[in-house]
Amino acid sequence: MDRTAQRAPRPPGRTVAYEPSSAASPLHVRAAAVLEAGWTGTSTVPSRGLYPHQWSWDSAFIAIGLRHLSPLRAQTELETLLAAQWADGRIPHIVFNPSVPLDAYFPSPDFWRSSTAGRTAGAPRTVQTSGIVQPPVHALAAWLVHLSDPGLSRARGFLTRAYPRLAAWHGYLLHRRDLGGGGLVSVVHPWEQGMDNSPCWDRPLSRVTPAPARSFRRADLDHGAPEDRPTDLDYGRYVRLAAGYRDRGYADGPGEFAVEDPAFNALLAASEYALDRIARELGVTGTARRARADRLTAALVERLWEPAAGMFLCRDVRAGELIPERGVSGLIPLLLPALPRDLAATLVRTMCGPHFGLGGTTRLVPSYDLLGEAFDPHRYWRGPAWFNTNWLLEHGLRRHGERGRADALRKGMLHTAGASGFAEYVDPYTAQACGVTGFGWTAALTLDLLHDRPARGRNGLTATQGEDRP
Ligand code: 9WN
Repeated sequence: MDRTAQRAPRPPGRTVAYEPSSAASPLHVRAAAVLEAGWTGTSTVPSRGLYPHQWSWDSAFIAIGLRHLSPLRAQTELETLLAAQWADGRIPHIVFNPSVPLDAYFPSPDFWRSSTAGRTAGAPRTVQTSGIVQPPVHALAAWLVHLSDPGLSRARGFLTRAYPRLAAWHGYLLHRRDLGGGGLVSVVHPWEQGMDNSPCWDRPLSRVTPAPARSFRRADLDHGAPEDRPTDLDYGRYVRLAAGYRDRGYADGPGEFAVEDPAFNALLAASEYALDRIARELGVTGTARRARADRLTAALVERLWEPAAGMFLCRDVRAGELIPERGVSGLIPLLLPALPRDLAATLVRTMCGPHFGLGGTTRLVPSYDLLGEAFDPHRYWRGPAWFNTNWLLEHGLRRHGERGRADALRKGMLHTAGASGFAEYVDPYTAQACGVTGFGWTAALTLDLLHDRPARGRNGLTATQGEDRP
């Protein structure tokens, strides 16, 4: 098992001086060492053993933490990802490192065959990628990276180069992926939403005939405990769905699986606000991005809010119905500034009630309903707590005036990150480490929490969206 982060040479890039209390703290030093160990020279792996390539939303979260160590490296992280963008605007969920052996991760480049199967959709020729996407955290990350050193960012033309790519990425999602026709983006594979094995997918996935287990070899079980990872049956379905999409040339349209997810769409709205700030920084006018973010928020409320559950649910687009499972994804829209006040208050109550237990039975917000039939405190996205979702919820709490709860969650995250060795995820009750340790975004978001103090200066995420709203 990949239980330790390896040391690697100190990466290039400008180092920023910070207040001694955080930069000199052992937690800070250890988190920085995890990111150094994962740095390849152009990007950061989530984990050397289990995830040895560049992942899309991991890189966005990692850049948010890296900016505190080296704004140059954080810019480079995002630039490497954006360089692998397809001509149709999609940002692939994995950018493969050609020096990593093919059998180190499955599905490998020879499964996705991006440069041939993805040719019509405009896959790049010089780099191998997957053909699916992950949540659009990138514009948000780009804006936060810019704010960490605006002088360097302007001197390098960071936003000038990133903006058209980010705009094309959002354009792809909004125009090619509104498969339900209601103004929200659909994911076409559970890996796209990032919470791969959530019970929210069980119902739509049950319609997919699994690929036989003998037709592929899982590399994840070389590193992770089988009882923590998805089952072979689930993997068979992931493989079937991905192969079907590939065999259609990665063309978007009616397929077997299409789900509107609250977190994916909330992150798109949050990134639209960030893109609005980027456009204004560059003097680009008339983009109507803020109005689009408000419309996305309204569509989320109209299509995914379930009053009886006190939260947002996923919509199974093929079946035309909400999926009656409470996943942490349904709390993430708390991030949004235009969320009606009563909904925000309800989300906070749900987060702190018996289904998620924050401030009561759980240390961090679990990935799935504590009272749900499928709840498992250790299995992938079926109950354990992840740091990226908790980081987003910490900001959501702060945005909606829940400072005490946000401070307590921040404290819990910092303690758990250090005590677990920057685990990939933890048991929500005991905070026992699960998956791999030395995990990229856990370390990066720890750094961000250490630097972005509760008083929240202008550089905080909460200040990036809507701070100057009417
Ligand atoms: C498939 C890299 C990624 C994360 C996902 C997480 C997991 C991959 C896997 O690891 O997914 O993309 O092999 O299970 O679920 O959120 O981006 O850290």
